[in-house]
Amino acid sequence: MDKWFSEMVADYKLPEALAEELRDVGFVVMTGPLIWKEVSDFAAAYDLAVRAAHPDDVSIGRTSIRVNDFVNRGPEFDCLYVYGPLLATCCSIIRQPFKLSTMHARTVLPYSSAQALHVDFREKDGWPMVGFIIMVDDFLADNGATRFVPGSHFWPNDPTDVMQDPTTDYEGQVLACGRAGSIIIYNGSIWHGHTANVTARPRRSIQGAYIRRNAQAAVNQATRILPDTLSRIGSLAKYLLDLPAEKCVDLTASR
Ligand SMILES: O=C(O)CCC(=O)C(=O)O
Repeated sequence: MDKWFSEMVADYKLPEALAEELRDVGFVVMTGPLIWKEVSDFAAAYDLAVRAAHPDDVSIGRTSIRVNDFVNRGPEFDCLYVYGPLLATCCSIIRQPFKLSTMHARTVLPYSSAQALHVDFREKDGWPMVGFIIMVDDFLADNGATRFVPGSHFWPNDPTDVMQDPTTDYEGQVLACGRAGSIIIYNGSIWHGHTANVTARPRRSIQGAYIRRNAQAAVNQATRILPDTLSRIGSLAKYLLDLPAEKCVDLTASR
């Protein structure tokens, strides 16, 4: 048995009510890893990191901008992917050793339309994925809060199988609203997507996903990791990034 996985199973527990909600509804909104007074500094660090990103790491979509690799964009972001309740959820949903697949920024643009409802991951054998969204701004009914269809992670079909236009509302969908600093943790098979942002302000967030350890990650952390990041993160973080020890040493030495 994997030592870190066994330790996380033993050390990290979600309160029973939240665990039930995640299992049955498919997502929860809860207090995140940032404390309230840190949120404005965090938002400033987010803006700086987004502005400094190399254009190759930036994807500009119709309704949002995505910036890759928030593992390597500064110490402010190090605490996000080692957050205990998030790891507890991974233990109970993935139920086997897991790793971070990606962690990126997503800014929903002002005056943008709703994203199509979609699932992040679904396979016949039920390959599980845990997604998370950290709110850099309050998520509100008018600024593009994420919508979820409760219970849809149990359904056999995707939104496009049953909806003519998946950008429209779906009966029973609920908005995951919350204050800046909150985290949404969700089962990657649940139907979800951001709603329309009818305000003049961007809706900023950091998002990521955990997958089985033996699956292919969206980002190969071993090839991207920077010496600065390596020098400040702990052993659990290195494990979650699936960094081979010898490669870490080589990379540190070569820069
Ligand atoms: O930003 C959001 O609220 C959801 C984004 C999302 O689901 C995605 O990009 O896959």
